[in-house]
Amino acid sequence: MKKLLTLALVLALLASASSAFALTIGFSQIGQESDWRTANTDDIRTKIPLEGWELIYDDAQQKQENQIKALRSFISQGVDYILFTGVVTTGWDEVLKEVNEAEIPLFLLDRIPEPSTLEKIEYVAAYGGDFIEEGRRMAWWTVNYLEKLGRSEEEVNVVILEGTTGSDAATQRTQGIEEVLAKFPNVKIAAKQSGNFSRAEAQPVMESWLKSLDKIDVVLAENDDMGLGAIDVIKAAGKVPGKDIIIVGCDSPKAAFDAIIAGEMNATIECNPLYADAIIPMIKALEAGETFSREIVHPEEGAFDAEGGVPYTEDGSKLTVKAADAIDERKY
Ligand code: GZL
Repeated sequence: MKKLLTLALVLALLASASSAFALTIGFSQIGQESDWRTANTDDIRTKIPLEGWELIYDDAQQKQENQIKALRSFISQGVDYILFTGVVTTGWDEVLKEVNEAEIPLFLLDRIPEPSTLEKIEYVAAYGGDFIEEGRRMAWWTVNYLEKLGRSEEEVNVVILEGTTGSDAATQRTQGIEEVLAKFPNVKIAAKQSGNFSRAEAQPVMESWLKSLDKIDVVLAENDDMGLGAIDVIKAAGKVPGKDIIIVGCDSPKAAFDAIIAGEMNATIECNPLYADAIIPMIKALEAGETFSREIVHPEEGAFDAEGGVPYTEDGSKLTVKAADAIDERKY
């Protein structure tokens, strides 16, 4: 009898504790593979609790099976909202239908499931970068910089350090890069391989290319962490990154600004990870019974290099900002 009373007391305390929060939000995050991911996580984990909401955070360590487990756990806990960034674009139909059946409003953040999944599920909003455009911008900056160096007629070899295989961020950045470089027959893609958005995993890929390829003029790294990994290896091979080999990254964390100012990286295309200021008003709107378009919203983004003034869009309307002039106001 005493045990039953104790159990009842514990359950009552748990019930009262969970109701202490106006809302409970489950956040299924990919992992900690890059500075971008860390900034994205920290922004949400810092700002959501400031609203008096409970955030249940899960780090999947870049494993899809862990994300599926986390989503099912959020369902069993009866959270009020789910924030979800899928590590890859496929394999989500069943679990996201379970989220829908549990009638938990679903936010798709950053990485978006493939269109055939989107047709089958309900979601309240999608928010993240335009990865194809980010890839285009990497390539437009590169061809414009080569022209600035007087190398626009030269046979140039490019290697692409791709992100996580099967992720839209990688697939679509590669799509954008290849779409633009196809317009420049003298710029050849000599190799492309995944570095899984990780500095450490990019290093052996770059090492193998330095041994196997006769001429590498440009490294296009689909995130700056992999660009920094390439720089580590290029220096170890006795070459000068930023000069012997041009390094272009994506994301624009502070580490990229430091590398550009040091002359080791040449440019970074911005991909803003700070989502909380966009997500919180959406949750408040939904709580107030408002509705809005669920289609993906892209944050406005720029590009940075050592000197500024280099065009990075097809129409030449957007010019890079000098990294040294911008680093002090960076928030991540
Ligand atoms: C982009 C995001 C990518 C970053 C990487 O929105 O999905 O994943 O570019 C991160 O740094 O790993």
